Amino acid sequence: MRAVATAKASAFDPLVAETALRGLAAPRKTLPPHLLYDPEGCRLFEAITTLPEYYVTRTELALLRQVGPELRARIGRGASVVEYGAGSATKAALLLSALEAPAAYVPLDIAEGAVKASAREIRARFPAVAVHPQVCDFNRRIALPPLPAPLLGFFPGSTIGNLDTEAALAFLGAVRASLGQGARFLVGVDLPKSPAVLIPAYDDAAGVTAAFNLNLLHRLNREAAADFDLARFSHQAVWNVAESRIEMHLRSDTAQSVSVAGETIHFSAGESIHTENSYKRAPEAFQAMARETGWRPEAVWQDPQGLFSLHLLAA
Ligand code: AVJ
Repeated sequence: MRAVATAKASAFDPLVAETALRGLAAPRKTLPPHLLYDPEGCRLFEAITTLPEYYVTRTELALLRQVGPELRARIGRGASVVEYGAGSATKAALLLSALEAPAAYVPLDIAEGAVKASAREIRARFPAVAVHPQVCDFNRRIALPPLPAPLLGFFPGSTIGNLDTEAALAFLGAVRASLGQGARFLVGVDLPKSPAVLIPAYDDAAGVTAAFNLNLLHRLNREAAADFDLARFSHQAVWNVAESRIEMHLRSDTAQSVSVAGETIHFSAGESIHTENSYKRAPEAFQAMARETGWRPEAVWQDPQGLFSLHLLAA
């Protein structure tokens, strides 16, 4: 009994608390999007990917299937696939089955659980592929094991949309440096489109995205000793046309004070916490960023409706 109670109390995580306080003490309150992905957040994100309004995942999967033969021809035999972020093994499996006799698969993620799960699934489905899971923060330094060429980086899901221009450039440059000369990089990039499509994709009728965003406050209540009243915050999805990004916010419905790790945070009525950006980039805009970081755009594909794009870059 005691051991259980202690385990619960120790859900406090000083790193989460410190990160949260830094964002909430700023004049414009923000929380970093990676905090959305605790186990419950990951479960809710998986649910988002199957929502009728969230076109991103199914469009990218269809596109991957469609360009498989062309990718196979362009990449050649015996490639090593390095995936930045080990989200869903489904996409990696699709890519590996499109390629000719892939040699290796390297899932990179900060979440050890995600890396292991995806390694396990790929090992089971592709016994001939050498799987080398790596736990690392790929926004910092990326240390790769020695891998047989050709190298193919893979960054699906428009995860790059979480990064602003400066961070995206730094990331593209770091990947270029780690994969080296002769490598390719396959990147999923969501396209700008009407807010009539974008807003429901980030504020769905079933309320799953709202639950995903609000779960962050739940997490802070547990891990940052906070006392957010979830009934007094609302999920908001905003299309920022000037920045070409969807913003997720948690809006305080009333003036209120919240305690976080012993500090008091004040909210005025309508004030929000900015929790995530999802940049939408036109092919030319993304290719310009790629060129700036030493990549040569080799091909870009999009679905017939122009919802989503897949870029192939060459080092
Ligand atoms: C995982 C960053 C690609 O921006 O579409 C989905 C996250 N947030 N719905 C996205 C997300 C709300 C997603 N990314």
